[in-house]
Amino acid sequence: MSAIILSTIGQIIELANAEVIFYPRLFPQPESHQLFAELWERIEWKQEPIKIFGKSVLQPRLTAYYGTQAYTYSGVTMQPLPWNEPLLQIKQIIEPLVHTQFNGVLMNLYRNGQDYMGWHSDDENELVKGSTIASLSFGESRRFILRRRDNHQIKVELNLGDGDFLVMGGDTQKFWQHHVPKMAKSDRPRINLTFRVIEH
Ligand SMILES: O=C(O)CCC(=O)C(=O)O
Ligand SMILES: [Mn+2]
Repeated sequence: MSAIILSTIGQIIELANAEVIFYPRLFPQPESHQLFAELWERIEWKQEPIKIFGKSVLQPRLTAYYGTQAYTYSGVTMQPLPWNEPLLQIKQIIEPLVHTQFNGVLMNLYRNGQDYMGWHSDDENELVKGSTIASLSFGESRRFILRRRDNHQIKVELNLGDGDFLVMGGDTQKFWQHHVPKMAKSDRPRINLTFRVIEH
């Protein structure tokens, strides 16, 4: 891919006890479409089980994990696949923006509006405390909702569309949860990448 001109103007999402910055369309078209196609083809997408109350259930979406550190998530330890070309290219672009070097990326493929992600915080023990999580979306737009952990009525909703970049830092995971609800009318896929810093 030739040089991409990025629109690196971030909007601060004003939330108490959180540091959230939203970069609409960080990756413009046609690069976003090209990256979607490469990730669709080149990532080893799988529907993996997770443990919920000790029971093994399939996740309601496809996932993959790449990087250099193993990562335990919802009771399942994932061994990373090695970085590949589209991921390295993306990583090199986003790292200077967030002043962070990432060693893992958890990826989700929402095949259509029936695939979703339940309420959670990205607060696994292996994540370096207070480290930034950088989320990049391609393809279909989906709702991304944040709510306070101590008051579920306080919610903020974003729409994460093609090429959008969301940075969650500071105490965001300590005070807030997030989820991606089902979307009845959607039959188009969405890919989301969350770059993370895992202890080693
Ligand atoms: O798909 C998204 O925007 C969110 C993904 C997410 O929360 C996660 O992978 O932990
Ligand atoms: Mn998350």
